[in-house]
Amino acid sequence: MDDRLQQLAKRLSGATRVTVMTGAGVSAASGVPTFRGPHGLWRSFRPEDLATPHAFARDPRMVWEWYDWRRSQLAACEPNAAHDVLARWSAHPGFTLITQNVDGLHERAGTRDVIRFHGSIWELQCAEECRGSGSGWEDRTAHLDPLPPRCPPCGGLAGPGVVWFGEAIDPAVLARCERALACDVFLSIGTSSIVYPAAGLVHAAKRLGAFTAEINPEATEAAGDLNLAIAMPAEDVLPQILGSVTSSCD
Ligand code: BJW
Repeated sequence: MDDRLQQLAKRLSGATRVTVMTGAGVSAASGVPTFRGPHGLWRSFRPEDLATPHAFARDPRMVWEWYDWRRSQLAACEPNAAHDVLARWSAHPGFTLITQNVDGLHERAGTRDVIRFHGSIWELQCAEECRGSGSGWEDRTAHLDPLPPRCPPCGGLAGPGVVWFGEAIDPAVLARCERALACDVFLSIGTSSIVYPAAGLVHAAKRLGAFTAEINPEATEAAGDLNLAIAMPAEDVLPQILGSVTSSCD
């Protein structure tokens, strides 16, 4: 095993509390496009046209067509080896998974108690009268009909249950993340680490004393501030260190 993997495996096997933050790269091997990079969604689409409250207010149908297209793509994707390892680790007390991904693949792999930092593409929420009641609903239909969908109780326009630029993170989600920062090892996997406040979590964990590591084939700007950077794909690294958490968090 590579030296860096050995170092990470050793840290994990001595850890009581392990927190993992994932981003789009963890789903890349499942065929889910990332946002940035040469084949990323933001190469073909402008975030300000599709992933802001302003864009939705201006043209809800166009925004929904984009989400509907992504939902139908995702419906055909399966969790990969990285999701599977994280699902196994989630069975251990002291393990927490935070994901920026809205694709639901961690849950499909069997991960327990996923903290969904940016929501879920499979959830809908009222954008009109019931907005603010905090109640979203799940709908896993690949193609929604009608488009844009409506809120069942009030008949108003519904939006996707995701967090757009300029929108606040759910305070309950932030509170759960805050508790997970007090850990022995914090692993940042498959994220470009440029979208805040998510990108700040690994640094906050380090300030609290965690050993911090990144797994990403392209080292990010955050990597220099972390204890370890492993420049390899998540689906290759995680199966090699699968046993490290099994023996530690019990
Ligand atoms: C692999 C791999 C393999 C490839 N294995 N790796 C501080 C400074 C500057 C700006 C801000 C700031 N604080 C807030 C902001 C503004 C803004 C922001 O951060 N902007 C930056 C872009 C500059 N943040 C916000 O607006 C956030 N809200 C907020 O701050 O609210 C404040 C507020 C308070 C009170 C009231 C009101 C407001 C919200 C951010 C929401 C982000 N939403 C999106 C869309 C979600 C819905 C959808 O899917 O449509 O979330 S944008 C998109 O980016 C998505 C992702 O979750 C997020 C992060 O992307 P991620 O996961 O890192 O993906 P990529 O593509 O960037 O990177 C993939 C990586 O994988 C790459 O590095 C590859 O190398 C790697 N990889 N294959 C491992 N096999």
